[in-house]
Amino acid sequence: MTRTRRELLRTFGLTLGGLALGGSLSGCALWESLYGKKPQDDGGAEEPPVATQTVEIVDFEFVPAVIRVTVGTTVTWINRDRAAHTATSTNPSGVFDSGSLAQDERFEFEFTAPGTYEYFCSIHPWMTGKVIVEA
Ligand SMILES: [Cu+2]
Repeated sequence: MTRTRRELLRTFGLTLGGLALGGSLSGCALWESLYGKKPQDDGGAEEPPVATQTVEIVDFEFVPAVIRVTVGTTVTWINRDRAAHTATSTNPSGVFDSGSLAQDERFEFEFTAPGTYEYFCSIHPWMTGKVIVEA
């Protein structure tokens, strides 16, 4: 066996290991070269904002996670999950809080001042989103 072939086999083995380990390698270059994108994002902080006034909660995610609206817009959150969720502002805190939304329940909030409003689900704090309110 040539040295070159052995190195190829070793590379192949590492690739299989990467596939098996999956998410634990999500930050490494091998994973990104194979799949291009991490399997779980970090709450959408790096996603480009979407111009919409409706956010659906689907499979424990705010969709879209980052939106932009103009001042005076009323944003509506709709929970499409069977699980209960909230939309609760975190930064700044205390601006809005939907309380627990059951399946297909909605929450509306009018943004009257420009700024960036970060929020999460108080039941599942890893669920995060952002509303960018433009003047
Ligand atoms: Cu939740």
